[in-house]
Amino acid sequence: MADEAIVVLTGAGISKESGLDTFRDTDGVWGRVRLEDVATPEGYRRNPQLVHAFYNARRRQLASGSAQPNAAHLALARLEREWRGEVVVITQNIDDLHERAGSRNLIHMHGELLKGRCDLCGEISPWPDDLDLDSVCPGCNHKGRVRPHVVWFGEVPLDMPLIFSALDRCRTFVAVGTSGNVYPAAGFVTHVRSRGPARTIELNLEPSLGATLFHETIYGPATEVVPEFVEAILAGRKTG
Ligand code: BV8
Repeated sequence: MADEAIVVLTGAGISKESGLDTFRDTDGVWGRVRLEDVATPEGYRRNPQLVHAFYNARRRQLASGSAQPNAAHLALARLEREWRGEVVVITQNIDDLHERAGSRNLIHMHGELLKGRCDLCGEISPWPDDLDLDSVCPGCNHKGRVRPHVVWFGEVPLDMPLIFSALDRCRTFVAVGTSGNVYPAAGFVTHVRSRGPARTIELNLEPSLGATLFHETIYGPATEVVPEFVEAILAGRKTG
């Protein structure tokens, strides 16, 4: 069974058609705010109110329910249900659209927008509302030490041992909706290829920085190419 394991890495592109902005497209997040100011520990130390405001705005949008899982999220949940082997989704996204689509075997390597983490006691708790310097940690009752449970640049992504064991087990590695800019996620395809004869496929709107590292590439909006890909895999047909 292990040799039929599938790993799917997703990025912001899979949530674009749900109305959530990507980072590096022309209308993306990094075109509006500087990554250094809002997605680094230094930026948080320098101006925590600015960082809280940045994540509060994204959390409100997500918690408002305006963004719903799309056909691509739903197709990956179907793959997990119907595929004969293991399916693991590793997402760089901090939204909860994969869970709401029904994915269970899911790793949020960059954290989760709807959770807070205490800098003092480490307690991770659900946090659907605004976070600010008056927020009190439910674990240690200290005020002003709860930060977004999000991995910033320069911080170690979550569950790396779990991720690498899934990459080492898989026979199919699929990247969906990611530009291949951010490491270590952008290096996963190379890791999989160094481990043996796995098939690597890129499903994206356009070629990512790492496009040439994939055996197969299929381009188009995620809500079209991902359901088609899943249908082909489940029918035992060639993809792409
Ligand atoms: C680490 C926060 C060590 C949450 C994010 C100097 C100092 C320190 C570190 C570094 C350094 N130089 C380089 C590094 C490493 C650094 C890095 O990679 N920097 C880059 C900028 C060069 N990485 C880190 O710091 C990481 N930590 O290295 O620790 C380590 C390493 C290994 C093992 C142990 C320790 C931490 C990185 C995490 C940073 N946090 N997010 C948040 O605010 O969301 S990253 C941020 O970028 C998001 O999480 C996002 O998910 C991620 C990747 O972006 P993408 O998802 O790919 O989104 P993007 O907009 O780029 O692309 C969208 C794609 O979708 C495009 O291709 C587009 O064509 C496509 N698309 C658009 N529409 C559609 C579509 N596809 C399909 N359908 C559509 N409709």
